[in-house]
Amino acid sequence: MHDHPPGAGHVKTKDTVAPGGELHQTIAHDGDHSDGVAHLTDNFGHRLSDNENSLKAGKRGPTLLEDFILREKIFHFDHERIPERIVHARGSGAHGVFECTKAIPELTKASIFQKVGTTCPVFTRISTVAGGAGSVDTPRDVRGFAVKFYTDSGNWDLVGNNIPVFFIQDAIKFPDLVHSVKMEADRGYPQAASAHDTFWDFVSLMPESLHTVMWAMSDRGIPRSLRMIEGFGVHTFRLVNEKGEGKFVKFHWKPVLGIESTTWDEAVKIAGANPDFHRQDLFESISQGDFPAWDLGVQVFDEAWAAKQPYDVLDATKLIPEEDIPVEIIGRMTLNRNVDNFFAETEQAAFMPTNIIPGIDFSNDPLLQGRLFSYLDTQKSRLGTTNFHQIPINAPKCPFSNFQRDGMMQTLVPVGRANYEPNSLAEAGETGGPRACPETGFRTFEENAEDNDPTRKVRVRPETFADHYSQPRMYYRSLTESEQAHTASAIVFELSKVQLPHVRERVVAQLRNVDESLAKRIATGLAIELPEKAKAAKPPVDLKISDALSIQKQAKNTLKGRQVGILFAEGSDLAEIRKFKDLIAGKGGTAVLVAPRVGGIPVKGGTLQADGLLAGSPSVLFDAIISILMPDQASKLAHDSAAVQWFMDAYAHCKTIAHCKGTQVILDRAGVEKDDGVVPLDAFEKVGVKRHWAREPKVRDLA
Ligand code: HDD
Repeated sequence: MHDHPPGAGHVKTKDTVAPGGELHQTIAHDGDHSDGVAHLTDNFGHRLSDNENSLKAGKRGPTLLEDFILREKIFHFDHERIPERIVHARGSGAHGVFECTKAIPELTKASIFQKVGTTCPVFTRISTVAGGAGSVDTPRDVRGFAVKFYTDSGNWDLVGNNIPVFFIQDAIKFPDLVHSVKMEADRGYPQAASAHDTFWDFVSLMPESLHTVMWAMSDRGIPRSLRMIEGFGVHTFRLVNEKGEGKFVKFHWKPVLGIESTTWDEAVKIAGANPDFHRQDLFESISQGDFPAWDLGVQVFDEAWAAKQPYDVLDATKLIPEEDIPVEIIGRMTLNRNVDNFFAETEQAAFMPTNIIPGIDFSNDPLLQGRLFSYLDTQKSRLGTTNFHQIPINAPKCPFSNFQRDGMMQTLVPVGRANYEPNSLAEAGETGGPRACPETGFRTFEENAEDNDPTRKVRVRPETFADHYSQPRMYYRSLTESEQAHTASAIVFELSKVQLPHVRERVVAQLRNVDESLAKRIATGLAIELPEKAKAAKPPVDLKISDALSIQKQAKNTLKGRQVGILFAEGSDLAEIRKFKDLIAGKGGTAVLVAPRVGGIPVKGGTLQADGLLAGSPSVLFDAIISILMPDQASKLAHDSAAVQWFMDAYAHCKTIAHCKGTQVILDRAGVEKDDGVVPLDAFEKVGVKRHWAREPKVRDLA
């Protein structure tokens, strides 16, 4: 799905996204002045007559809250900054193009490496690591070298450094490493420098960091220009070909201008003379058409070769000498376009090692594995929304489509109701949405595929999860007859609401595997033909009935926590009412007095207030009902639909109805027949508040 909101009105946002093309967001202005200058408006398109004076009560008076123009402008300004990157905060980016110069289809099925001359757009950001976003360009530091390839099979981010090894072997040490090198926690300095206690304390305790420290302390840590650094993918990755065969690979970027460094004295002086020395150099060389370029090289090797080395290729603190495995050049990246807007593009660029394409895969390097979590996670806190992929610099340039929806700052407007899968909406002529691509989609390399190795990475459901019917069958068959009837009625009701006939049929076809009688009941209830039984991945078996699954089989006949409605009216016997109230309260229940009027009602033995009006206290609110009425009042209520329904409902809901003789006239009108639950007042205590399910067939046509 890749729809973009149409620009509306005077100022509109224009997105142009074409596969393999350029994604560029511009603000276009309709209705320009005759001199070509756009009308100034607020963010909702209202033209502004004055953008320099706030609205005041009198020339020298206070500023008015009404000034929506002032408020919008300041509001937006107040929120201009986003969190800077926790590492690599200081960076410079540029657009460019990658071109394949040597096809390697025997090694990888990655689309960009299939044919010489294949190109794709790239965005590259080169950064220092330790300093903040506003720090200088030339401290001694590692340089980040992050390239986003917008390929026709999705984005591939190669997020590397200008040093081929890393300080730590396991991602779990990354926060410690970064805390130690950044400005010290209590004093807030030094900025953009590793020359301080905490970093070297860490190094002294972590010998694995020494290799990278050697590189950083060498002239590699103080480059002459961003155009003159090497780049490395650092980790061992994998190339996977069409046949699913994998080889290990290390990626290299070789600068066409060669590698060049400063001296320390130069680096220090440049920091003062021009803090933006590298950023400016990159920007100006591109704007002058002197495009920086790097060759992409690979060192390819297999597991057998790796096993023979005196180091582990999954250990990111080790490199593979080019003398052992030469670097083979397969492509060239040329940075040929500066960003139009630093914030929108460079600052909002979200690189993630998880942006990978079919034909390239990860290795089990524990440093890489940790990164696979960290980068996605950090974008949410930096860019504020899970929809950061819709920001033009991050969006793929090939179509993308899935069932992820909503979230903050959603700008796409998906159509239709297909937002889940599997779905069969297409069978009804609706848009069913995208489908997985078993052949062409990304498949994790199956290491040790032939071994049946338990550590093999697979996306499968085990056979032991294949029985979907035996337990639903056990559940249904463990229910009482009335519970089964309720369940069947519920399904009939739900499916009666389903408008798609094929969906109804498929549910019944599935239910035939659960219980044939249930399926038949549902089909009859819906008045549809019994469909053919659904094919079972594993045929069900009859499991033992479990009484613990039934509510009715273990129902407690107790007043505790239950509510009993007591209906009374003028002349009712107060002593009798009190007797029931006390009885119910004594057993932990609540008696609710219900009467045709609520205020002081004259009863035999005094006056009594009701808790609820009969017309507003239907018997559905109670677990059982009691009726204490004088015959004349009962006769009157027999003509009151609220009273008749009070009993009718309680009866239909299989509740206990304890009543005085006088009430009979209402019971007759309500169609309440005598049974185990319709009892004289003195039987109430014995019968209790349990439901009388045996009554149900008399009051409802059960499916
Ligand atoms: Fe990282 C940014 C390179 C290990 C966590 N990293 C970041 C950038 C680069 C690298 C170039 C800046 C990307 C940009 O320009 O936006 N990082 C590396 C390399 C590593 C490495 C080459 C080791 C071989 N990084 C690493 C680990 C973790 C992270 C082990 C965490 C477990 N890195 C991050 C991060 C950052 C990041 C916190 C900060 C901003 C961002 O991701 O987008 O998630």
